[in-house]
Amino acid sequence: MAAVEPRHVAQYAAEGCTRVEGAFSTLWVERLLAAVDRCHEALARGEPLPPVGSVGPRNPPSLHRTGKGGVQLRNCMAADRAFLDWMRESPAAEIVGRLTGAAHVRFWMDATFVKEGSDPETATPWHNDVCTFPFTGEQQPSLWVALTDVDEDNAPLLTLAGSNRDPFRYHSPLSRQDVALPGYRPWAELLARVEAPDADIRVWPARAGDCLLIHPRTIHGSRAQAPGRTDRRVAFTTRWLGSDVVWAPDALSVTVAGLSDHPAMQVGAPPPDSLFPIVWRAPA
Ligand SMILES: O=C(O)CCC(=O)C(=O)O
Repeated sequence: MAAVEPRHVAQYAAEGCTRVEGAFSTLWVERLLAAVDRCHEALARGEPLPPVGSVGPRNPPSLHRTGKGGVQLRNCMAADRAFLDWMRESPAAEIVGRLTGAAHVRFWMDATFVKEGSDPETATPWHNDVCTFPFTGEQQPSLWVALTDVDEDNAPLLTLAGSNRDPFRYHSPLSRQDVALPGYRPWAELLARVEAPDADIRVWPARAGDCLLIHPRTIHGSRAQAPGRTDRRVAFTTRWLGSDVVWAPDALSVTVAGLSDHPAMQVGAPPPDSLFPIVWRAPA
């Protein structure tokens, strides 16, 4: 049974983020960190990462540098048995289901954030995750797992409390700002909110094995490491789809080869089991 308590459910609903302490054992942390290192090293050498299992159509694994000492790995779930085992066998899906109230939960995608050094470019810019999601629904959170201890000087995650209740989403800092779509607001407005003197910014230190659940509309980012840190900070984030989620791509959504034009993906319908198997169901 995952370490979810009513206080976590209440905080997630009210503020759009909660921390579940000790959610993942030392064994899971070690296995995930070793998998991160294997994927990181292979991608840095320019090697492809062939799948060792299937999670349905997803973009291929990729490595993106974010400043000096910052690296993002994307879409590595199918490339390492440790990730797949964690996704299917650890308490991850249950934590997502119990915190969101979903009747069932499917895996969607993953990203890993590695930071070493205090280059400001390694900080994650403020954004909300739904800005590029091709789905709609309340139950598409991100489960952020600390794989190293993350204290206040070690690039902690930051959130704007209550932004999960916004009736709109914002443009991604990385997407086109010149496309005006209903339901989206400019990224500059998001920045103005977090920079306002009364912004209710929360700082989320975490121990290795703790996780944060972040609502898809919660505005969040991270600090860089404080000057002088010599250790590294690693977080493994997975995105999930609950039972209220339907396919709703638009011009600002991420496109996924083999998925975006798949005939089984019907606008307004839930993702099909054939492409997004159910990983966890709420007890009857
Ligand atoms: O860990 C980080 O630096 C950022 C994580 C994040 O923004 C995300 O998972 O959406």
